[in-house]
Amino acid sequence: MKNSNQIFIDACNMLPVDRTPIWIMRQAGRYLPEYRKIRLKSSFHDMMHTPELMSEVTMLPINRFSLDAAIMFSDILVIPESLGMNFKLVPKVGPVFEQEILNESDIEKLNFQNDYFKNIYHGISLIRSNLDQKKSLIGFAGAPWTVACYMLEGKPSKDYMKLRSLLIEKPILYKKLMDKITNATIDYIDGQIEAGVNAIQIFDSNGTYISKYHYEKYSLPYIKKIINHINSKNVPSIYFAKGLCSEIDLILKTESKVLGIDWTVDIGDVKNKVLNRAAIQGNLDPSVLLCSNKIIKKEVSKIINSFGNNHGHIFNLGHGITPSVNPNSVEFLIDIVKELTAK
Ligand code: 1CP
Repeated sequence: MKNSNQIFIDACNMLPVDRTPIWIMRQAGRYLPEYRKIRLKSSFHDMMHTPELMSEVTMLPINRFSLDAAIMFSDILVIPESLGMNFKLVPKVGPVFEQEILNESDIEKLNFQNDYFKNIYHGISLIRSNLDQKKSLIGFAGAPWTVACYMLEGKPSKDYMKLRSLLIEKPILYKKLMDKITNATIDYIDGQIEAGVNAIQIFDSNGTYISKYHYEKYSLPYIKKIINHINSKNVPSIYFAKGLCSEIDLILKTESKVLGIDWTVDIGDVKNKVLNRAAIQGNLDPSVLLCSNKIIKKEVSKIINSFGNNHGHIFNLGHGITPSVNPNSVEFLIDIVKELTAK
């Protein structure tokens, strides 16, 4: 494989790079005053479904910082909406569905409409034309398990018991739901790739709520189907495996080209277990961005030293940036990663 003109894509493909590329999960979000200003005037759904607004918000962190990739402004919960389940963002709660899944007929009724995504696809083309060719555009979707957690509860939860009990008590119905989410996600990913994204990340943010035994049988097969589809399109796949990062052999079974890891594991240990079978993305503890620049530098150095002087690393946080972070700390982080990894 030869180098592309995008450092982020080269790192995903484990090609030699001049320095470690960096982007930040949730970089287009509430810690940015310019995001909050737009959000005062526009609803979250308008921001996702108006191509010009979607592009503007996606570009906010790119215009402010020297990041190597943009992530399209959207949400993992567009998949339930494309299946007929709508949500609202409720202050201090988060996304809340008009109606959660209560019974079998609610699952039967889910009916995928690809038309739902048309403005998102327009938005992607617009972002791609506004973005420097050397910077990558990341598309994304949620892992079916993570998305289904919200569909059963109807809102964020501390334990996602409803989906956990559904899979134990009614595995056939559970499979019906997971198949519908998986097929919708594959169609959605095809649309994103056609519209111009350069890589796709699958967020399994609720991966931590499933037992290892259940993961292999009830979550992995659906993730693997999606990842295999992305791989067949020659677009780098990134699997963010929150809560599963000490089970490297398990998450390697997804066949993802890049493994996104949370902050609870040592990146050097992960690298030694992965043995060049995937590139690695991560994994600064997001709370470090609330500390002084001196601490940020120390913690970034630990990650870079632990990874060693090798390619196949994409610097990121171990989960999304939080709303209380000062944007100046983000600027410092990006500069220090570049300085410490430059060859
Ligand atoms: O203005 C606001 O109040 C909206 C807050 C917000 C934002 C900025 C939500 C609601 N979603 C988003 C955008 C978003 N969501 C992006 C944008 C691109 C970027 O990264 O900059 C992405 C990638 C997501 C993905 C997402 N949505 C995830 C996976 C990532 C993660 O952080 O774990 C999850 C779990 C969601 C659900 C969701 N949507 C919004 C919130 C507050 C949540 C979390 C709910 C919970 O607490 O479980």
